[in-house]
Amino acid sequence: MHELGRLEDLPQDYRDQLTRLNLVPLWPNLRSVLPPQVPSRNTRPTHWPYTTLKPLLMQAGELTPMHKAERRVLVLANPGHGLENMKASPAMYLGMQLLLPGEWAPAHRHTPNAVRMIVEGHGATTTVNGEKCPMERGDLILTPTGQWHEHEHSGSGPVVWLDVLDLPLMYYAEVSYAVEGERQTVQPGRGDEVYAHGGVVPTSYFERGRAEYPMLRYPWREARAALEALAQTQPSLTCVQVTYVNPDTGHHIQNNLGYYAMMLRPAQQLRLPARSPSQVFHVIEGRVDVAVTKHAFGLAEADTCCTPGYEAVTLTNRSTTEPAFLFVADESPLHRKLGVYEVRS
Ligand code: 1HN
Repeated sequence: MHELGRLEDLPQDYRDQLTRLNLVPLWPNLRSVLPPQVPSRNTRPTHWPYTTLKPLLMQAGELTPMHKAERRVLVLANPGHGLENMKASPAMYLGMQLLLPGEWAPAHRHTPNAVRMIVEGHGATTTVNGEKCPMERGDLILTPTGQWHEHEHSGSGPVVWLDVLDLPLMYYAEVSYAVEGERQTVQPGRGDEVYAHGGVVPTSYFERGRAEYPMLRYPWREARAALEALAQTQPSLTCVQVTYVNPDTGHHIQNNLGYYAMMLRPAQQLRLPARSPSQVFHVIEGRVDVAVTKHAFGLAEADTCCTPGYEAVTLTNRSTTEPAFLFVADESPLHRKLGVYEVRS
């Protein structure tokens, strides 16, 4: 690829004229917006250990009352994107949220899509469009775009969860906003109870369900059992993974981000090929080493890390006797829509 003309090669007077007229020459910038073979990425492999994060989150519980926070969150910000931009990757926001006994995080709805992966604690619930979802460790709970949601905690001890949102993408597209609301009236019925039976889904007499988000809570008990059954019935399967899907359509549960649960067999080393999407790994059970580019992270339980796209990632279960379980989030639905999804090697 031959070298192109630089900005400095142009007479100052010409450059000034362009600037005054809101014009920019393309050729000095062409290589930076279209680099050869591989895109430039700001996403830096980053590890957020839970042991260092948790005390600071608990301190936030003392320093900042709920009415001063609305959502008491420490954002897992990727330094490669600038901490103030609150991005783990180009499309993913990550935050660790704390709710203390007796607290209520008021109802609102917003354009970004969110999921929460429950990290620890008992007795909290999230009410999404009137459906009250219990929050237990490992559960995945959706708050899709535009749906009312609020959190409350009537149990004892702190409850902590990991929020994943497509906020950076929505913000970039200038479509991110929220609306505040009243406490929701809880409606009877739970999607996870009527959809949690293998292979059968609720139907009216003539047609399948039409709800866009028929299931809001994906209990860890079910996802874990699916992974264990998969591992047991397919001993030669290397990637023991399930995808969180809409049970009526089989599609990803949300528009832009994909969510998965993965099991590593005892001592298993799994090489994930380089693909275009950035990824997030969060340990639900066990200890997992994550290697990407020149980085090696030893993830303990409840630790989270992110990896840039176009890089292979190697996962290793540190235990030789027990399986390890991971929650994975990525940008693959977005990449497929953009027509740029790639697997390289
Ligand atoms: C939000 O609504 C929640 O509802 C958590 O718990 C984190 C981060 C950015 C924007 C909205 C929640 C959020 C958020």
